[in-house]
Amino acid sequence: MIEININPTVQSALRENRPVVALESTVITHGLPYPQNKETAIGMETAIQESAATPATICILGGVIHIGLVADQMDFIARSSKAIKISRKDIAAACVQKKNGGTTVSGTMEIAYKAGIQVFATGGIGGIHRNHSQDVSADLPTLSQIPIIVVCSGAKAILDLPATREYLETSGIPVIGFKTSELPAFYSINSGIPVDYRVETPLEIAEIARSHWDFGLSTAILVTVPPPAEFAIPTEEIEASILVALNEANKKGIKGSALTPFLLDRVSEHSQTRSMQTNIALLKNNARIAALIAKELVKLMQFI
Ligand code: PSU
Ligand code: MN
Repeated sequence: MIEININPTVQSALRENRPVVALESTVITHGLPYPQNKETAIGMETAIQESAATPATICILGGVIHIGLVADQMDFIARSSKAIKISRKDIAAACVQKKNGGTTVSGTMEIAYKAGIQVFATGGIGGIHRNHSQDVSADLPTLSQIPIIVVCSGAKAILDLPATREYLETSGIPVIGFKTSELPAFYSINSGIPVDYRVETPLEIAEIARSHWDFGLSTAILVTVPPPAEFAIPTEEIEASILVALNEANKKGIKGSALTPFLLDRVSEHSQTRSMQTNIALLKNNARIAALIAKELVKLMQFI
């Protein structure tokens, strides 16, 4: 049996119908280096608390699923160089084999939904890789099957964005732009690819989600938020770093679950950590907006 440990603050928030925002942890274990990973994870939690919601960072520690971490647990997972990357396919095996690991968007969505959490914030979802169109992130099919709101800055720009966008459309996943008509390209505000609908308020997002699910549709709602303007990098500038990283991955034959962490790391290094600063800023901003949406959603759900 899989053991789930829900932190008491998260448990009481869920029981009392107060807003909760789930956070993933692959960004901690594989997305950012120590100590920026820990500072960012705490920064995201703080942004959620400052918006009067409860953060629930999700990971697996010693084979036990944790929903909501205390300071020691956060420190442990942030420092753990052996932590594995846990996509939804890995949850059961990681628990049986008592692993420590960070959950990806797909892993986190599965766990959050089972715990009754309806809103989840991340940086960028996985998607279809450039030059490897067979490498489709498990994030995409999971978005088509798990009905929660996922707040992100689009898919990571290292990916094939037009192909990823098509997948979302085929799967019936509404792509909502928060104060934007264009899909953000993670580091950049613009991608040239339109979202389905532009909305201006967290309430409208909550209303769309509730209507979607009330109607019996059971996909996620993908909310895309541009990176904060002062940290955004124009597409032409970041593309140079991305091409260098893709070339290197190709030469070294890096594939599978190692590909995304490798590319993010190389882009950060090539851009003199500028891309990492953007990544950190958008993560905190997405956490804050997810909290505002979660607040509206619990209010709407009270009137069912
Ligand atoms: N967003 C970030 N940094 C990350 C990730 C997302 O800002 O490291 C992680 C997410 O956990 C996402 C995963 O689910 O990368 C995608 O990996 P893959 O392409 O192997 O599915
Ligand atoms: Mn992959």
